[in-house]
Amino acid sequence: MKKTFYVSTPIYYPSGKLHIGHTYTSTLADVMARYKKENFYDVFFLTGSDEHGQKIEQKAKEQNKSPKEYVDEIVLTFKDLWEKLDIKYDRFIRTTDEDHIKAVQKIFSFLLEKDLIFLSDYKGKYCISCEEFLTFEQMDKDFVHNVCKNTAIDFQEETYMLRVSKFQKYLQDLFKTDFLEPESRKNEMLNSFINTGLEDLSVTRVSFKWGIPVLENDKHIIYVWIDALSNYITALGYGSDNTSLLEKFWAKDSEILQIVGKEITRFHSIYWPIILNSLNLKTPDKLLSHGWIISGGNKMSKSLGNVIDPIELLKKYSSDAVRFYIINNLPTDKDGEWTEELFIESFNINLANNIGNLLSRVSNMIIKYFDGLLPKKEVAKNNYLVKIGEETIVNYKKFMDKYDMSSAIKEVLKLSQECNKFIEDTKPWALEKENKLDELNEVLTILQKNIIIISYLLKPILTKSFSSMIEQMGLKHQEINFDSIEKNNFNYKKIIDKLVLFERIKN
Ligand code: ME8
Repeated sequence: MKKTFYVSTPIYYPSGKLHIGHTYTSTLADVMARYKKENFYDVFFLTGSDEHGQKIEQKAKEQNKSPKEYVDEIVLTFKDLWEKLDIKYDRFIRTTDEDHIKAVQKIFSFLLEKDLIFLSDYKGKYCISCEEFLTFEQMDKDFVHNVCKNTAIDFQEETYMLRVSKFQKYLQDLFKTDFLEPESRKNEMLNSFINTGLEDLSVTRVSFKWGIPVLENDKHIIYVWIDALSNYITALGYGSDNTSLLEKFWAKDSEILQIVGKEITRFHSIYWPIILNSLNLKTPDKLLSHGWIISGGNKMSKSLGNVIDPIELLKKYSSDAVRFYIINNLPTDKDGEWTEELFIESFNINLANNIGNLLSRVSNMIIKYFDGLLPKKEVAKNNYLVKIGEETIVNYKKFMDKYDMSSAIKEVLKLSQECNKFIEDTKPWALEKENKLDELNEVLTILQKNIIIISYLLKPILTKSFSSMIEQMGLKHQEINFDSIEKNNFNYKKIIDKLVLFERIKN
């Protein structure tokens, strides 16, 4: 039976257009989904939109629209962005989808019946912008939220609460595993929320209407987080008549990766495992909580207004260039900067100078010296570059399997540098002058083989350029995968065109 892999992004709020921060998370997920497919996994990739809540209700009102009219328009811009960026998801879930609404009501009723949810009067500080109750650690002395810089409001009303406190031991045990990454985030959760004693969580509201009603008490709306978190299983059919996807992808032996930004780690590492545990479902294998893209020292966010619009960026640059910068330049365990200067610099150094240059030099030499087709040649197994090529595949896989995409790509870039150095060392032009054609053929065959490896390892990232890259090496419509790449007995065709890939960006 095929192995299965399930990957999700957060479902984003349609309270405005998406920015480069959202693009970051979705690209990470898309690259992982594509990598797993190359490894013969059956993959399910989920993304979507989180459409309920007070903030959306307010935004719609400002524009004189019904909430549904308002979100319908914004969701189209989400889908348009994913298409332009070549993000290939299997389902785009909307929390206004009929099947999701029904399933969330079932989940709520089930938890209520098990007395894991109870009615209470709650008093606390609430951030409308983040739809989150805040602890004192999350605010300054004037109650300004340290993430979005909005002032939290006093909040008191009748609300249903989730009995989070009952799961103290369960969470302490869960946090002994490596389910949450990176380690620093794990410590933060332990120190700020778990070890200080878990507090019950308010999960309904009576102050607004735009949301899923509690069946048992329809003056209450199910508050965004139970609604939103449940999307990861309702999208697979939880609570519906057809649970085949759930049985396949949320199964014990299915690999489940959830990728989120660090500010919502609390919801995904504390409340979500509690809900899953209550429903008798497994905890995801990995919660990858990545850092922020910052701008001017603060998190880039809609509410701070310091955002970069990816659609504008994609008018100027290719989706491959944007995807490359995200994976190569923004390691998930740190915060990262996005500036156009850094983006152009990285493109020119890595894609134009290193890889693009290598591709064009080698294909030009194959055309010039062998009329576009190298005679079949067994290359020496102990050649150092052949060995580095093979090691690169192993190292790349090792990092990718740990979801460390940025380190994986560095391995590929190193191989490309080695290839460029190999050209300088072996001087193919001199071999041709001295008429050492057999040696020349061997040098070019080794380079060609390694360029195929480089191109293939970049395939999950450079989705649009990949076929041109291998075409430039004489491969067209060939099945390349991790098995065939090691054997490398491809059927090469004559290279005719001199393609220019990754042309330098002038700044
Ligand atoms: O939180 N840097 O939606 P949201 C990196 N609906 N990533 C960023 C980012 C930045 N500056 N800004 C946004 C929500 N992101 C909820 C989620 S899930 C059940 C519900 C990314 O529209 C990152 O993944 O505010 C972050 O967690 C997410 O967008 C927040 O998107």
